[in-house]
Parts: sequence; structure tokens; C-alpha cells
Amino acid sequence: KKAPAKSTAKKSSAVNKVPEIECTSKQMQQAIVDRLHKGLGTDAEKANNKAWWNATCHAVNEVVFDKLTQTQQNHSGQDTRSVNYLSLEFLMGRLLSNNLHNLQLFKVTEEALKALGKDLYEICDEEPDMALGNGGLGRLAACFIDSLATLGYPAIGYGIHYEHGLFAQSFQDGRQIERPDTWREYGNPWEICRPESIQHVPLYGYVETVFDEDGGSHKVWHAGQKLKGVPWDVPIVGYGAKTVNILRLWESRADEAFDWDVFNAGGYVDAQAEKSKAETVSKVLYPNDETPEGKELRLVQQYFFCACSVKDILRRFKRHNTDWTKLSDKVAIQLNDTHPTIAIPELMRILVDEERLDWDFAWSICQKVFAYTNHTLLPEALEKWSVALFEKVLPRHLEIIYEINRQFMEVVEAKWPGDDSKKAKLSIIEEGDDRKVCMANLCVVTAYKVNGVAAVHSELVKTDLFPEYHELFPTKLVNVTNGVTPRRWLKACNPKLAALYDDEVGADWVVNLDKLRGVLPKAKDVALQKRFMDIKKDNKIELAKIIKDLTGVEVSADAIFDIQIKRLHEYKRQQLNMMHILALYKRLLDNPDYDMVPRVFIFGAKAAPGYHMAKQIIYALNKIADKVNNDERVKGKLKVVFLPNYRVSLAEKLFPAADISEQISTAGLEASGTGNMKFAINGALTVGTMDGANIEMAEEIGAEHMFIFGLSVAEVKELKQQGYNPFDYYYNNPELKSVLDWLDTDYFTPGHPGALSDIKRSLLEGGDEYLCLADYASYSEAHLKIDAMYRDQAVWAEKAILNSGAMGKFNSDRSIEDYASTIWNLTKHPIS
Ligand code: B1N
Ligand code: IMP
Repeated sequence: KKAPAKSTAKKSSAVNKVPEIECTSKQMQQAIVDRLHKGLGTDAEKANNKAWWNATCHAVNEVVFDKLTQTQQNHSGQDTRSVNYLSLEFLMGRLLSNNLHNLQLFKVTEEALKALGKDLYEICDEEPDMALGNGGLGRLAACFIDSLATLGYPAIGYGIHYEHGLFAQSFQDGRQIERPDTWREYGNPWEICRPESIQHVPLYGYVETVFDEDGGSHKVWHAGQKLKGVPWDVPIVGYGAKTVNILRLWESRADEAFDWDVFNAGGYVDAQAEKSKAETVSKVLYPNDETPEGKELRLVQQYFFCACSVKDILRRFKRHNTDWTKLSDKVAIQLNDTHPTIAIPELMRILVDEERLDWDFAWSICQKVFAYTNHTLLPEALEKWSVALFEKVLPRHLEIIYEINRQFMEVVEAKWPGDDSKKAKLSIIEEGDDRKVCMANLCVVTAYKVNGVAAVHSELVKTDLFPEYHELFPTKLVNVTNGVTPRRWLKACNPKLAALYDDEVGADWVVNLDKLRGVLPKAKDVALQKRFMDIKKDNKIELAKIIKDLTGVEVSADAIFDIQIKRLHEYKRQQLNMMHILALYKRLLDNPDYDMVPRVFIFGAKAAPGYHMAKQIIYALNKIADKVNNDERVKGKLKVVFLPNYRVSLAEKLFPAADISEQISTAGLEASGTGNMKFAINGALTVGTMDGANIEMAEEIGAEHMFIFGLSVAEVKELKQQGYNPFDYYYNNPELKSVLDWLDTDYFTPGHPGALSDIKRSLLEGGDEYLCLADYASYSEAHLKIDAMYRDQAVWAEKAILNSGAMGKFNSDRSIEDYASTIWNLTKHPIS
């Protein structure tokens, strides 16, 4: 069978000497039609768009798989050092458009489909999102594996092959309804099942001490249940297709090798029930962002995927090596937050119990292999597992953790003799009625590097979260600021702005985002400004159509598009945005001639299904939207839309169309943020607090070109220390008071007074933990500045260009280079 494209590359001068894959539009046409006939048993006449999408993916795969084999052979042949990125979440989104861009086959395929009477953009829209993640943390993992492949680093992503990713969201009378996500219902052309690499995973049971002939002893874990891990590989195409790495996702199945009958005297039917229980392990992604659920299934998920991944890593190592001292030369394991921490005692268990290495030797290996990324300071987000649950599910791992802790307590004693409070604070085991295993402590004790995700966050990790650990291990805590891939978040999602940059600074900005700086000196250039603003307008018109489609609301592309899209969380303060919207509404009602530039406030956010206040905020915003959008008195100056089912593919249509990016978390609480970066790259201006990566954006862009407001990290601390009282602000700001009081009426929820009162209550009697009232006046002022500036389109255009052009630092390629040099000690092995 003939491949559509020969991957033997010719040199191209266009992009950084990235080799181009030879493939004409005719060849691509042929390949797609071939796949329709031979792969799907249909033809161009009968095929629907889904079939066209499928056929196109399969045609593309012929090139991808070829490159994948080359890369894997090369890495394996050279036994390269590699990084293994362990993450419970990979929020990949769609792959067709991205893969085509990275293979540099987008134009060719667009032409091919056009000749066949099809539109590539429409075909791309057929693809279900691969939503195996909640939000920022999962999407970061996806950007990182794109950058790793683009830069030519040997890397594998390890995760779970969830049958159901993040739930689909709809609204019923303004309230969030969750439905299961079925991304794989009709198969997924991007994954390959690898039964030859199946792993077996023990669970439950008990530990036996076996005495050896030499007088020593070792432990044997007799499992009570066994699972089978089936790997599915998703090829990760680097830009220019020099490297194709893999994302390996594990699916759980019942293990036939395990003697089910012995444990199920009940016989066949019970055994089947046990089997389906085994399959629930990879059934569904936990929909909690920043609030871990201490459920048994979640611990089993974590262990299942870590056990499979560690075994897979060791299998690969053993292909070429017998000397265990070499493990840390060949392998780095990056733990994406504490979710995969159980990989640490699992590696210890294998080395000590199965490979029979001496404890100290095994421990020294572990300490050279693992590195840990912390993504949050929120106390409720730090994972702690009950010792009782641990003992039931992973009895041997608990013993290992106890021993690690016992030895570590000696280290603490040596440093702070007799200081029991230090021991209590640093112990991996939290004492009390319900004893807990603190996963973050285990990570910091073991890992050779621990990083935060933005400068301010990493400082807070040192000073507030782990100060004693920092004293104990002064070089362990470091920073790697997050970034986003410019392939997906500019080139693919904003083709018009991408083309403008190709013309202005050269096409290689895609692999060197600093090149965008080339537009900074021309920010006042009238012709450039016009092109930039025309593109923004086009993107807004596109978004306006989507808004109309999804919500029925008509919005004008002449209004300011002011967008807040991110998980719904009180610390992210959608409720602050809401208060300001109510204030504008009130001003318009009080004064029909109130002079403001028309504004469309756009929201997208999912709330964790069990997070009551988050769901109330969604409800309130929907109810406010209903009222405002149907109120003639505002004369179209104010619109509010809450788009249902915010997800990566919708985000790709929102970032390019934004004038204003809302990044308004309470200072000190958003570890980094990455949505902030995607907006600015696409030419939106930020209204934001000095928090997370906003601070570094202000350094790059110039704070004077952003709308910075609110308390700083230090001021937040000080105010909290003094004793913060939200009523002080409520009684001193009449507008704020009237807005909050409005929530107690039935104005927005006719017939249901008090339906929104709990939001007000949490902001007043509840103590306003996230300081919305304290920051309100400053936020409202920032919005007046936005309004004033937008009236001068030349100034606005200049600022937008200055923002976008200065975003080079926030390329995830830069983040990965930082990891590679300061943490992984990794070298590139590009496939030529
Ligand atoms: O990780 C992102 C950051 O940009 C965000 O600021 C940060 O909030 C986010 C438990 C989390 N931190 N912690 C989580 C997700 C799921 C879960 O079950 C915690 N997500 C973040 C990337 O660094
Ligand atoms: P941030 O919290 O604004 O930094 O958002 C981080 C990134 O995660 C966004 O840019 C999106 O790509 C993604 N994201 C956040 N929330 C969701 C969600 O609910 N569904 C899908 N993707 C999300």
C-alpha cells in the first residue's frame, strides 16, 4: 500500500530548516479517498463529515506512524536518556488541525479537501475533544509534550485512558447539568493499542515476611486483586515532524491471569461482576480541579497508572542495562503535582522486594530519579490519604512510606534536635484521630528538584508552603515558569494573525516566539494597526456567530469583548466580575444616558459537580444574563453571555476574539495561570491582579500596557493579618452595597427571592475569603480605564500589538528548555 507522502525530507528554507514532508495536494486527495474506500467502506458520495474526518485522520496517520517508528527506533537504538512525564491529566483537545500544522500539511490538506468539495475547518470541527483533564494543569501537560517533541527531546507522557473525560456541561434554567463525555464512542483514529506491552497490577491483600536462608528476610505482597493495564499510544507530532514521541495511556481490565474463582466462590456471575469492577478503574476522570477527592477509586486510579508506568519504564531500561546505578542516568520521572506520588514507593518496592536491592541503594536511586512540580498553594488542594485506606489498598506501600519517614525523621532530628513541632510539621504521616499520608511531603523528601510554576508562586512555595524543607534542602526548590505552545494557541487557532506575523517577522516565530518582538517598534504604524484590528474584528464576528448559535444572544462585534474563561472557582473570582457587571447594569438603569462603550461580557466555566458555591455563581450569571440581554433600557450597551461546555476547542475560538482578558484571582492564589498567556499572545489586553504569571507578563509587556488592579500578595497578607472585615467595604461603598443587596431580591429570579442570597452571604457573613470586596473599587476603576482607552482605537491597537509582541517568554518551548537544563539534564536527539 502506498503512503500518501514520503517522509524522506527535503530541506526547506522557510522555517528554521525544518524539513518539509513531500506531499502534493493530489496525493493527499488520493490518500483520503483511499481511506474512505478501503478503511471505512464508504465513498465520497455517501460519506458524512464524520467519515471525512476519519478518513483524513487516517491519511495523516500514514505519515505520522512512519515518523513515529523512526523516532522510536532512533531513541531505543541510542538508549537515550528520556523524561517520563507522569500526569493524571492530559487535556489534549482536538488533534487533526494541530497535527496537520506540525506536519506542515495543513495547506495541502485544505486544498485536497477543497478539490473534493469539503472544507477542512468544518471537517476539523467534527473531532470530539480529547478532554482527559480538568483545566490548566492538564492542558499544561499537553503543551509540554508538544514542546518536547518539537524540540527533539526523548520523552514519554504517561496517563490514564479514561473512557469518559471531563463531563459535558449544559444549562437547565440556568443551572449546570453534567452529562458523560463520550469522546471515544465511535473509536479514536489517533491511538494505537499495544497489547504487547500490557502490565499487571496487584492491589489489596496482605504482606508476608519471608525469612531467607542467609538469615535475612524480605517482604512478599500477596495481592487480593489484580488488574491488567492495556496501553494506548497517541503519537505526539513535534513541529516540523522531526520527532514523534508518544503519549501512553493505560486502560484497566480484569486480569485473566488472576485466579478469580479462588476469590469468588460464588462462581461465574460474581466473577463477571468483579471483572466489571476492574474496568471501572479507568472509567472516568474525577471532575475536581484543585479539590482532590479522598475516594478509594481515586487512589486505585493513581496507583494503577503509576504501577503500569514504572514497570514500563523499567522494562525499557532493562532492554539495555543491568547495572542499577545507571537508572538515574537514563531515566527522569517528572511528577505532575502529587497525583502520581505513589510511583515513589512503587519504585522502592520493585527495587527492594523484587530486584532485592539493598534499601539504602534503592533509596539513593529514587532520590536521583524523581522530580516534582507543585501547582497550587490552596490548602484544600494538597492531597492527603487516610492511613486506613492506604493500609487496605496498598499495604506494602504503607510500610515503605513508614520506613522512608522513619529515616527522614532522623534527618530532622539531626537538624533540629529535640524539636517535636518541626517533626510533626515535616512528617510524611500526619498524626491525629484519622492519621493521614501527606503526599506533598513524600514528594519533597524524595525529589531531587521541586518546582513551582511561576516566579511568585515558587517564592511562596519556599516561604509559605515548605519553609522548613527549604532550610533543610536549600537547592531543591526552584522555579520554572509555565508556557503555552504557540502552534496550537496562535498558529492553528488564529490563522489570520499568524499570517500577519509570518509577513512581519518571518515564519519561524512558530518555533521562536521571541521573534514577535519584531513588531514592537512598529506598534504605532497605522497600516500595521489597521491590519491587526481588522483581524481582531473578523475573529469577533466569527465568535458572534458562535454565540448566537449556542445561546441565541445577538452581540455586536463593535462592542468590547470582555472574556473570563477558566474553571469556576471562588479564588478565580468570577463573582467579582459579576459584581462589576451588576454595577454597570445599575448605572445604566439609574441613568439611561450613562456613557459607556458597549460591552459584551463572556464567560465559560465548568464547576466541579459537588462544589455548591461555584454552581450558584454559574446560576447567578445565567440569570443576570437573561435579565440584562432582554432589557431594552440598556440600549444594547451591555450583554452577558455564559457559553455552555467550555472546553479546549471552544477556547480556540475565544482567545483570538478577545479584547479584554480577565485574570482577576486573589493575589497569591493562582499559581501561574496559562489562559492569561493565550489571551495576550492573541492581542487581548489584560485586566488582572499581580498574581501568578501575570506578574511576569507585566515585566515583559510593561505594567503600563495592562490594567493591573487590586491588592498585591504582601497587601493581601497584611490585610488578613489585621483582620479583614468585608462589612467595612459594604457600608462605605454605596454602589457595592446596592449591588449586593440586589442579590437578596427576586429581580433576577422572579418568584424566588433569596435564590442568589447565599452568594451575598458568603461575601459578607462568610468573611469573603477571597477579598472580592476589598478589591472591588480598584477593579471597577480599572474598567473605567478600559472604557476610556477603547475610545481611542489607535492607542488600543498600539497596546494590543505591544502585548502580543512581548509574549515570547511564555512559549512552552522555553519552559521545556528550562526543565531540560535545570531539572532533567536532557539532551536533544532530533531525527534528521
Ligand atoms: O495548574 C496550572 C496553573 O496555571 C494554575 O494556576 C493552577 O491552578 C493549576 C488537583 C489541580 N493547580 N492544581 C491543580 C488540578 C486537578 C486536581 O485534581 C489540583 N491545577 C492547578 C498549571 O500549572
Ligand atoms: P486558566 O485557569 O485561565 O489559566 O486556564 C487554563 C487553561 O486550561 C485554559 O487556557 C484552557 O486551555 C484550559 N481550561 C480551563 N478550564 C477548562 C475547562 O473547563 N475545560 C477545558 N479546558 C479548560
